[in-house]
Amino acid sequence: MHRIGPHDALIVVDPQNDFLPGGTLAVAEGNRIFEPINRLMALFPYVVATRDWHPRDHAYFQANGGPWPWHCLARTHGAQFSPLLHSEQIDDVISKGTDPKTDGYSAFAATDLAEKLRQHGIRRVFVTGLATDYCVKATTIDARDAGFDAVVLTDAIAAIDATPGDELRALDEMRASGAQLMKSADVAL
Ligand code: VGL
Ligand code: ZN
Repeated sequence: MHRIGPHDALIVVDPQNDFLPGGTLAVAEGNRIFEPINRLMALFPYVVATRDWHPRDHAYFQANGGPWPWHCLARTHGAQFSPLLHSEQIDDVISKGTDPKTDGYSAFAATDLAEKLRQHGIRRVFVTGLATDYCVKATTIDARDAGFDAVVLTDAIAAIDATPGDELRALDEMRASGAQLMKSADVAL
C-alpha cells in the first residue's frame, strides 16, 4: 500500500474527448481511466490535468505531413476534458503541444509544469491518463529526468497500441527510467 502525502501530485494526462470513444484519435479502452482517476483525485493535495492543445498548422497532423489525424485542436469540443472526468477537482491545467514544430507529447516540454510542481513542494508524481505509448510515456520519463519520483498507475492509463507491442514497450521504458508501476488500488491516504 502506498500512502499519499503532501509532496505527492496526481497528473492526469490528456483526458480529452478526441482520445476517447467517439473522438478522432480514440483510445479503445480510454474510458476505463475515469473510475480510478475520479477516486484518486480526492486523495491528492495537488492535481494537474494536461491537455493536448494543437494549432491547425501543427507538423504532426497528417494534413501537414505528420502521423496523426486531426485531434485536440485548441478551443474545439474534441480538446475539452471528457464529461466523465470530475474536472472540479483539478487544481491546474497545463496546455501542451502548442508549438507547431515539436510533438508536444510530454507535459514537461515547453511548459511550466516542473516549476509548478516545485512551487507546490511536490517530489513525487503519480501519472495517469492517455495515451500510455505517447504522452503518458513521455511525461513519465521527463518527470524522472526533471528529478521527480514517478509512479505510473497501470489501471488508470490506456494505450493506442498502433503497432502491437507498443503498450508493453512503453511500460518497459517507463520502468527503465526509474518509474514504479502499480495499481490504483495500492494507493490510499
Ligand atoms: C497523444 C498522439 C498525439 C497523447 C497526443 O496524448 O498520447 N498521442 N498527440
Ligand atoms: Zn497530439
